[in-house]
Amino acid sequence: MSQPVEKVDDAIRRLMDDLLETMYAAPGIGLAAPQVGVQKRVLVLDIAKDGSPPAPLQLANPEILWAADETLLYEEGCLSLPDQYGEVARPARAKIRYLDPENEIREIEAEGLLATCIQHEIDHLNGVLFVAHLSTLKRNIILRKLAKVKRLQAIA
Ligand code: K1U
Ligand code: ZN
Repeated sequence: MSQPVEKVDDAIRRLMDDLLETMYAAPGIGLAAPQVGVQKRVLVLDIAKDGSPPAPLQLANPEILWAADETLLYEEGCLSLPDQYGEVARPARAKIRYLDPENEIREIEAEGLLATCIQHEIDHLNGVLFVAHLSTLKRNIILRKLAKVKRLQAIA
């Protein structure tokens, strides 16, 4: 599991900026430090639509303070499981506390795609992939497809 950061200093701000650059290049709408091999509780997001100005968020030590009972079903993808998608039900709204790039404590109430994406990224900090939320059958289909891609890549 990833470790909390003691303080958001220059090194953590550089990590946050590197994560955003990697996320935009992928492209993706979120990225967590463990996805690039860094075991720290840091994540970035930008759910702005194409054509809208960028709206990056950079979070360290995010904590879910509260989550709604109501769930939202969303077809999730994951940069760690290329080309695999699955419908995941997560709390439709959540209140999150985190440290911003200035090391200030902030709280946001997220809903819709932002709530889904933050929870997906917090899962990465805890070593959990979206497939863990699927039925065993759907998870195994995805994992078998990925194993096949890996086998084909090994002989290519
Ligand atoms: O954390 C990740 O693996 C990134 C992932 C985030 C995410 C997507 C959907 C629901 C929850 C969390 C992605 O960004 S996958 C790529 C993606 O969704 C996307 C890519 C380009 C344009 C729009 C979306
Ligand atoms: Zn992911």
